[in-house]
Amino acid sequence: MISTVIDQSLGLEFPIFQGGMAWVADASLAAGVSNAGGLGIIAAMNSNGEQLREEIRRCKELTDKPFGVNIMLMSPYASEVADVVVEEGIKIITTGAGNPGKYMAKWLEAGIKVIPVIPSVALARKMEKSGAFAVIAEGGESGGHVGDLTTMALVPQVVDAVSIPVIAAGGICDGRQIAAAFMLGASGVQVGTRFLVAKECTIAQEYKDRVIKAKDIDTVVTGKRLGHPVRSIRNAFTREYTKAEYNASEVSDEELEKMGLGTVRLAAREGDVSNGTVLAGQVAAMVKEEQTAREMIVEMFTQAEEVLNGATKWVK
Ligand code: TUI
Repeated sequence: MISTVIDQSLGLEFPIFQGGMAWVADASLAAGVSNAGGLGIIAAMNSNGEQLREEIRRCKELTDKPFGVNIMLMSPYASEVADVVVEEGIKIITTGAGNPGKYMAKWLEAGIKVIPVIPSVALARKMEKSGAFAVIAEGGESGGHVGDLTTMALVPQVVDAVSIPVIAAGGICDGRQIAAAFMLGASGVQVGTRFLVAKECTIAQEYKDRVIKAKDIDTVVTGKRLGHPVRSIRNAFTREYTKAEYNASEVSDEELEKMGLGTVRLAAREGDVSNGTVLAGQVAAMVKEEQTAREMIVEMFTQAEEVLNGATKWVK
Protein backbone atom coordinates (compact mmCIF):
# COMPACT_ATOMS: atom_id res chain seq x y z
CA MET A 1 0.00 0.00 0.00
CA ILE A 2 1.26 3.47 -0.80
CA SER A 3 0.20 6.13 1.65
CA THR A 4 1.40 9.71 2.12
CA VAL A 5 0.36 12.94 3.82
CA ILE A 6 -1.89 13.63 0.81
CA ASP A 7 -4.26 10.65 1.08
CA GLN A 8 -4.09 10.76 4.89
CA SER A 9 -5.01 14.42 5.26
CA LEU A 10 -7.61 14.53 2.47
CA GLY A 11 -9.37 11.26 3.32
CA LEU A 12 -8.43 9.40 0.13
CA GLU A 13 -7.47 5.78 -0.51
CA PHE A 14 -4.65 6.74 -2.93
CA PRO A 15 -2.56 9.96 -3.20
CA ILE A 16 -3.80 10.77 -6.71
CA PHE A 17 -5.71 13.77 -8.08
CA GLN A 18 -7.59 13.90 -11.35
CA GLY A 19 -6.65 17.03 -13.32
CA GLY A 20 -9.31 19.75 -13.55
CA MET A 21 -9.60 19.50 -17.32
CA ALA A 22 -11.60 22.14 -19.17
CA TRP A 23 -14.81 20.85 -20.86
CA VAL A 24 -13.93 17.36 -19.56
CA ALA A 25 -13.89 17.26 -15.77
CA ASP A 26 -17.60 17.22 -14.94
CA ALA A 27 -19.49 15.66 -12.01
CA SER A 28 -19.47 12.24 -13.69
CA LEU A 29 -15.68 12.03 -14.01
CA ALA A 30 -15.02 13.68 -10.64
CA ALA A 31 -17.38 11.32 -8.82
CA GLY A 32 -15.93 8.36 -10.74
CA VAL A 33 -12.40 9.17 -9.60
CA SER A 34 -13.46 9.95 -6.02
CA ASN A 35 -15.44 6.69 -5.80
CA ALA A 36 -12.31 4.94 -7.10
CA GLY A 37 -10.26 6.22 -4.14
CA GLY A 38 -8.56 9.27 -5.69
CA LEU A 39 -9.52 12.93 -5.59
CA GLY A 40 -12.00 13.75 -8.32
CA ILE A 41 -12.03 17.38 -9.38
CA ILE A 42 -14.74 19.36 -11.17
CA ALA A 43 -13.38 21.97 -13.59
CA ALA A 44 -15.11 25.32 -13.00
CA MET A 45 -13.40 26.54 -16.16
CA ASN A 46 -16.34 26.81 -18.52
CA SER A 47 -19.07 27.47 -15.98
CA ASN A 48 -20.59 30.55 -14.47
CA GLY A 49 -21.51 30.49 -10.78
CA GLU A 50 -24.92 28.85 -11.12
CA GLN A 51 -23.72 26.20 -13.59
CA LEU A 52 -20.89 25.27 -11.24
CA ARG A 53 -23.30 25.09 -8.29
CA GLU A 54 -25.45 22.63 -10.24
CA GLU A 55 -22.43 20.49 -11.16
CA ILE A 56 -21.25 20.43 -7.52
CA ARG A 57 -24.72 19.32 -6.37
CA ARG A 58 -24.78 16.61 -9.04
CA CYS A 59 -21.40 15.37 -7.84
CA LYS A 60 -22.65 15.26 -4.23
CA GLU A 61 -25.45 12.95 -5.43
CA LEU A 62 -22.96 10.66 -7.17
CA THR A 63 -20.41 10.28 -4.37
CA ASP A 64 -20.10 10.63 -0.63
CA LYS A 65 -16.29 10.74 -0.95
CA PRO A 66 -14.23 13.94 -0.93
CA PHE A 67 -13.97 15.82 -4.22
CA GLY A 68 -12.52 19.18 -5.23
CA VAL A 69 -13.10 22.03 -7.65
CA ASN A 70 -10.47 23.49 -10.00
CA ILE A 71 -10.68 27.21 -10.67
CA MET A 72 -9.08 28.37 -13.90
CA LEU A 73 -7.99 31.88 -12.99
CA MET A 74 -8.13 33.21 -16.57
CA SER A 75 -11.86 32.44 -16.68
CA PRO A 76 -14.15 35.48 -16.88
CA TYR A 77 -16.23 33.81 -14.15
CA ALA A 78 -13.33 33.22 -11.73
CA SER A 79 -14.52 35.63 -9.03
CA GLU A 80 -18.12 34.37 -9.25
CA VAL A 81 -17.15 30.71 -8.94
CA ALA A 82 -14.70 31.62 -6.15
CA ASP A 83 -17.75 32.49 -4.03
CA VAL A 84 -19.86 29.50 -5.09
CA VAL A 85 -17.27 26.99 -3.85
CA VAL A 86 -17.45 28.58 -0.40
CA GLU A 87 -21.27 28.63 -0.39
CA GLU A 88 -21.39 24.96 -1.44
CA GLY A 89 -19.02 23.86 1.31
CA ILE A 90 -16.24 22.61 -0.99
CA LYS A 91 -13.25 21.54 1.12
CA ILE A 92 -10.50 21.29 -1.51
CA ILE A 93 -9.71 23.75 -4.31
CA THR A 94 -7.02 23.55 -6.96
CA THR A 95 -6.25 26.52 -9.18
CA GLY A 96 -4.63 26.89 -12.59
CA ALA A 97 -3.34 29.43 -15.10
CA GLY A 98 -2.58 32.21 -12.63
CA ASN A 99 -2.00 33.40 -9.09
CA PRO A 100 -5.00 32.80 -6.78
CA GLY A 101 -3.63 35.32 -4.21
CA LYS A 102 -6.68 37.58 -4.16
CA TYR A 103 -9.04 34.73 -3.21
CA MET A 104 -6.81 33.03 -0.63
CA ALA A 105 -8.02 34.88 2.51
CA LYS A 106 -11.68 34.10 1.74
CA TRP A 107 -11.00 30.43 1.04
CA LEU A 108 -8.75 29.90 4.06
CA GLU A 109 -11.30 31.57 6.32
CA ALA A 110 -13.88 29.04 5.06
CA GLY A 111 -11.53 26.21 6.07
CA ILE A 112 -10.79 25.21 2.48
CA LYS A 113 -7.51 23.48 1.62
CA VAL A 114 -6.10 25.40 -1.35
CA ILE A 115 -3.72 23.55 -3.67
CA PRO A 116 -2.54 25.75 -6.55
CA VAL A 117 -0.95 24.43 -9.73
CA ILE A 118 2.42 26.19 -10.12
CA PRO A 119 4.93 26.09 -13.01
CA SER A 120 7.87 27.65 -11.10
CA VAL A 121 9.71 27.77 -7.77
CA ALA A 122 8.94 31.46 -7.26
CA LEU A 123 5.18 30.91 -7.44
CA ALA A 124 5.44 27.84 -5.18
CA ARG A 125 7.16 29.95 -2.51
CA LYS A 126 4.55 32.69 -2.86
CA MET A 127 1.72 30.16 -2.51
CA GLU A 128 3.29 28.63 0.60
CA LYS A 129 3.47 32.11 2.18
CA SER A 130 -0.20 32.76 1.32
CA GLY A 131 -1.30 29.63 3.17
CA ALA A 132 -1.57 26.95 0.48
CA PHE A 133 -1.97 23.45 1.93
CA ALA A 134 0.16 21.94 -0.85
CA VAL A 135 1.20 22.78 -4.41
CA ILE A 136 0.88 20.88 -7.66
CA ALA A 137 4.15 21.21 -9.60
CA GLU A 138 3.09 20.76 -13.20
CA GLY A 139 5.68 20.16 -15.92
CA GLY A 140 5.28 21.13 -19.57
CA GLU A 141 4.65 17.51 -20.58
CA SER A 142 1.07 17.99 -19.48
CA GLY A 143 -1.88 18.78 -21.68
CA GLY A 144 -3.56 22.17 -21.76
CA HIS A 145 -1.93 25.35 -20.50
CA VAL A 146 1.76 24.61 -19.91
CA GLY A 147 4.77 26.16 -18.24
CA ASP A 148 8.35 25.89 -19.54
CA LEU A 149 9.98 23.44 -17.14
CA THR A 150 9.67 19.67 -17.34
CA THR A 151 8.31 17.62 -14.45
CA MET A 152 11.74 16.02 -13.98
CA ALA A 153 13.41 19.42 -13.50
CA LEU A 154 10.57 21.25 -11.72
CA VAL A 155 9.45 18.81 -9.02
CA PRO A 156 12.74 18.42 -7.08
CA GLN A 157 13.37 22.17 -7.23
CA VAL A 158 9.95 22.89 -5.77
CA VAL A 159 10.39 20.14 -3.16
CA ASP A 160 13.64 21.82 -2.05
CA ALA A 161 12.07 25.27 -1.95
CA VAL A 162 8.93 24.71 0.15
CA SER A 163 7.95 22.80 3.30
CA ILE A 164 4.38 22.03 2.23
CA PRO A 165 3.60 18.80 0.32
CA VAL A 166 4.27 18.76 -3.42
CA ILE A 167 2.09 16.89 -5.91
CA ALA A 168 3.71 16.10 -9.26
CA ALA A 169 1.82 16.58 -12.52
CA GLY A 170 2.67 16.38 -16.21
CA GLY A 171 3.80 13.20 -17.92
CA ILE A 172 2.28 10.78 -15.41
CA CYS A 173 0.04 7.94 -16.52
CA ASP A 174 1.49 4.68 -15.19
CA GLY A 175 3.07 3.22 -12.07
CA ARG A 176 6.65 3.81 -13.20
CA GLN A 177 5.97 7.51 -13.54
CA ILE A 178 4.22 7.60 -10.14
CA ALA A 179 7.24 5.86 -8.56
CA ALA A 180 9.57 8.36 -10.28
CA ALA A 181 7.50 11.26 -8.94
CA PHE A 182 7.91 9.90 -5.40
CA MET A 183 11.65 9.53 -6.00
CA LEU A 184 11.74 13.24 -6.91
CA GLY A 185 10.20 14.05 -3.53
CA ALA A 186 6.53 14.36 -4.43
CA SER A 187 3.88 13.18 -1.96
CA GLY A 188 1.23 12.63 -4.58
CA VAL A 189 0.48 12.81 -8.28
CA GLN A 190 -2.06 14.42 -10.56
CA VAL A 191 -3.15 12.60 -13.71
CA GLY A 192 -5.14 14.16 -16.54
CA THR A 193 -4.62 12.55 -19.93
CA ARG A 194 -5.23 8.94 -18.85
CA PHE A 195 -8.56 9.89 -17.27
CA LEU A 196 -9.75 11.29 -20.64
CA VAL A 197 -10.54 7.69 -21.62
CA ALA A 198 -12.07 6.65 -18.29
CA LYS A 199 -15.48 5.00 -18.67
CA GLU A 200 -16.88 7.72 -16.40
CA CYS A 201 -15.51 10.48 -18.65
CA THR A 202 -18.32 11.95 -20.76
CA ILE A 203 -16.34 13.53 -23.62
CA ALA A 204 -17.07 12.59 -27.25
CA GLN A 205 -15.95 9.11 -28.32
CA GLU A 206 -13.94 10.66 -31.18
CA TYR A 207 -11.77 12.49 -28.61
CA LYS A 208 -11.13 9.26 -26.68
CA ASP A 209 -10.29 7.42 -29.91
CA ARG A 210 -7.84 10.16 -30.93
CA VAL A 211 -6.02 9.91 -27.59
CA ILE A 212 -5.80 6.12 -27.86
CA LYS A 213 -4.44 6.41 -31.42
CA ALA A 214 -1.83 9.05 -30.52
CA LYS A 215 1.89 8.39 -31.09
CA ASP A 216 4.76 9.73 -28.98
CA ILE A 217 5.42 12.86 -31.06
CA ASP A 218 1.78 13.71 -31.77
CA THR A 219 1.35 16.57 -29.27
CA VAL A 220 2.33 20.16 -30.06
CA VAL A 221 2.34 23.47 -28.20
CA THR A 222 0.50 26.41 -29.74
CA GLY A 223 -0.39 29.84 -28.39
CA LYS A 224 3.06 30.99 -27.25
CA ARG A 225 2.67 34.28 -29.14
CA LEU A 226 -0.37 35.21 -27.05
CA GLY A 227 1.33 34.24 -23.80
CA HIS A 228 -0.75 31.16 -23.05
CA PRO A 229 0.91 28.11 -24.56
CA VAL A 230 -1.35 25.08 -24.81
CA ARG A 231 -0.42 21.45 -25.52
CA SER A 232 -2.79 19.45 -27.70
CA ILE A 233 -2.79 16.69 -30.28
CA ARG A 234 -1.60 17.80 -33.71
CA ASN A 235 -4.44 18.13 -36.25
CA ALA A 236 -5.84 20.39 -38.97
CA PHE A 237 -6.61 23.06 -36.37
CA THR A 238 -3.09 23.16 -34.87
CA ARG A 239 -1.59 23.31 -38.39
CA GLU A 240 -3.78 26.29 -39.35
CA TYR A 241 -3.21 27.98 -36.02
CA THR A 242 0.56 27.53 -36.16
CA LYS A 243 0.64 29.01 -39.66
CA ALA A 244 -1.29 32.03 -38.39
CA GLU A 245 0.78 32.27 -35.22
CA TYR A 246 4.07 32.61 -37.12
CA ASN A 247 2.62 35.03 -39.62
CA ALA A 248 2.50 38.09 -37.38
CA SER A 249 2.42 40.57 -40.27
CA GLU A 250 -0.86 39.18 -41.62
CA VAL A 251 -2.68 37.83 -38.57
CA SER A 252 -3.25 40.15 -35.61
CA ASP A 253 -3.28 38.97 -31.99
CA GLU A 254 -7.05 39.57 -31.91
CA GLU A 255 -7.61 37.38 -34.94
CA LEU A 256 -5.40 34.70 -33.45
CA GLU A 257 -7.30 34.84 -30.16
CA LYS A 258 -10.57 34.47 -32.08
CA MET A 259 -9.29 31.41 -33.94
CA GLY A 260 -8.92 29.52 -30.65
CA LEU A 261 -12.29 30.45 -29.17
CA GLY A 262 -14.64 27.54 -28.58
CA THR A 263 -12.25 24.96 -29.98
CA VAL A 264 -11.78 22.91 -26.78
CA ARG A 265 -15.54 22.57 -26.46
CA LEU A 266 -15.81 21.65 -30.16
CA ALA A 267 -13.41 18.71 -29.68
CA ALA A 268 -14.53 17.54 -26.25
CA ARG A 269 -18.29 17.93 -26.57
CA GLU A 270 -18.98 17.73 -30.31
CA GLY A 271 -16.23 15.29 -31.20
CA ASP A 272 -14.75 17.42 -33.98
CA VAL A 273 -11.15 16.32 -33.49
CA SER A 274 -9.97 17.93 -36.75
CA ASN A 275 -11.13 21.50 -36.21
CA GLY A 276 -11.19 21.46 -32.41
CA THR A 277 -8.37 21.58 -29.83
CA VAL A 278 -7.73 18.05 -28.54
CA LEU A 279 -5.96 18.93 -25.28
CA ALA A 280 -3.74 16.05 -24.14
CA GLY A 281 -0.30 15.55 -22.60
CA GLN A 282 2.81 13.86 -24.00
CA VAL A 283 1.77 10.57 -22.38
CA ALA A 284 -1.24 10.30 -24.73
CA ALA A 285 0.68 7.61 -26.65
CA MET A 286 0.85 5.49 -23.48
CA VAL A 287 -2.93 5.52 -23.05
CA LYS A 288 -4.10 2.32 -24.72
CA GLU A 289 -7.59 1.43 -23.54
CA GLU A 290 -10.78 2.64 -21.93
CA GLN A 291 -11.12 1.44 -18.34
CA THR A 292 -13.03 2.50 -15.26
CA ALA A 293 -11.29 5.05 -13.04
CA ARG A 294 -10.97 2.32 -10.41
CA GLU A 295 -9.20 -0.04 -12.84
CA MET A 296 -6.82 2.73 -13.85
CA ILE A 297 -5.94 3.76 -10.30
CA VAL A 298 -5.49 0.22 -8.97
CA GLU A 299 -3.32 -0.69 -11.99
CA MET A 300 -1.17 2.41 -11.58
CA PHE A 301 -0.59 1.98 -7.85
CA THR A 302 0.00 -1.79 -8.07
CA GLN A 303 2.74 -1.09 -10.63
CA ALA A 304 4.14 1.82 -8.58
CA GLU A 305 4.46 -0.49 -5.58
CA GLU A 306 6.24 -3.16 -7.64
CA VAL A 307 8.64 -0.59 -9.05
CA LEU A 308 9.34 0.99 -5.66
CA ASN A 309 9.85 -2.42 -4.04
CA GLY A 310 12.44 -3.24 -6.70
CA ALA A 311 14.08 0.16 -6.53
CA THR A 312 17.24 -1.00 -4.79
CA LYS A 313 18.19 -3.53 -7.46
CA TRP A 314 21.07 -1.39 -8.75
CA VAL A 315 22.40 -0.59 -5.27
CA LYS A 316 25.37 -2.80 -4.42
O1 TUI B 1 -4.29 25.52 -16.14
C1 TUI B 1 -3.79 24.50 -16.54
N1 TUI B 1 -4.17 23.88 -17.67
C2 TUI B 1 -5.15 24.34 -18.51
S1 TUI B 1 -6.09 25.71 -18.30
C3 TUI B 1 -6.84 25.45 -19.74
S2 TUI B 1 -8.06 26.49 -20.34
C4 TUI B 1 -7.22 27.42 -21.44
N2 TUI B 1 -7.62 27.30 -22.69
C5 TUI B 1 -7.00 28.02 -23.63
C6 TUI B 1 -5.96 28.88 -23.31
C7 TUI B 1 -5.53 28.96 -22.04
C8 TUI B 1 -6.17 28.21 -21.06
C9 TUI B 1 -6.39 24.34 -20.33
N3 TUI B 1 -5.44 23.73 -19.62
N4 TUI B 1 -2.80 23.89 -15.85
C10 TUI B 1 -2.29 24.47 -14.66
C11 TUI B 1 -1.23 25.44 -14.95
N5 TUI B 1 -1.14 26.58 -14.35
N6 TUI B 1 -0.26 25.32 -15.86
C12 TUI B 1 0.50 26.45 -15.78
C13 TUI B 1 -0.08 27.23 -14.82
C14 TUI B 1 0.28 28.54 -14.33
C15 TUI B 1 0.86 29.49 -15.15
C16 TUI B 1 1.18 30.74 -14.64
C17 TUI B 1 0.01 28.84 -13.01
C18 TUI B 1 0.33 30.08 -12.52
C19 TUI B 1 0.91 31.01 -13.33
O2 TUI B 1 1.17 32.19 -12.72
C20 TUI B 1 1.52 33.32 -13.43
C21 TUI B 1 1.36 34.46 -12.46
O3 TUI B 1 0.31 35.09 -12.51
O4 TUI B 1 2.27 34.61 -11.63
